[in-house]
Amino acid sequence: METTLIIFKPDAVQRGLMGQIMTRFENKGLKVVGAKLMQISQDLASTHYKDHQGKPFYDGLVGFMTSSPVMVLALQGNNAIAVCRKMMGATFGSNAESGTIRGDFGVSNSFNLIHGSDSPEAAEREIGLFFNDGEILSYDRAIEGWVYDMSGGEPE
Ligand code: IDP
Ligand code: MG
Repeated sequence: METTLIIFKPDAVQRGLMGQIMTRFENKGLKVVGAKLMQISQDLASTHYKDHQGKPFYDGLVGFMTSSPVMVLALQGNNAIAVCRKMMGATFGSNAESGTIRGDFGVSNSFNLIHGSDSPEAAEREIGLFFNDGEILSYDRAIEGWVYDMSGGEPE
């Protein structure tokens, strides 16, 4: 089971799309193990996006991410990192496939609604950045045995 860090960016919160986007992840069967509304600080935004420092869009990106509250989620599931990236779609709303979150809800390249970790290393680092100890919860879901085939002892 993987856990990935998802951010509903300021445009998603301001446009009232949190519920609709969350519903897609819940419908998929992903388990919410962390969730909070927060204001990202300048420091946190620059640490989170450190790999993009120096790029032409970097200052705008940090300005955008710190401009208004975001909702951060930790989602758990089989292959969750790749599954969420696929559900998000390509980076730019203008060319993201229909059926994806970015493809269905936006047309902007900068305001693209959602962030998702892109590797297990990134997921671990980002969950550590956005969640404190005790904010990632471990619990059983009654539906688990219908989301996954558990007949072999492991979720399939
Ligand atoms: P990703 O979010 O799909 O992983 P990255 O290339 O990691 O895309 O870029 C991080 C974020 O930076 C994007 O989600 C988007 O908000 C912003 N961004 C990336 N490239 C551009 C650009 O060319 N113009 C404006 N914003 C960009
Ligand atoms: Mg990225």
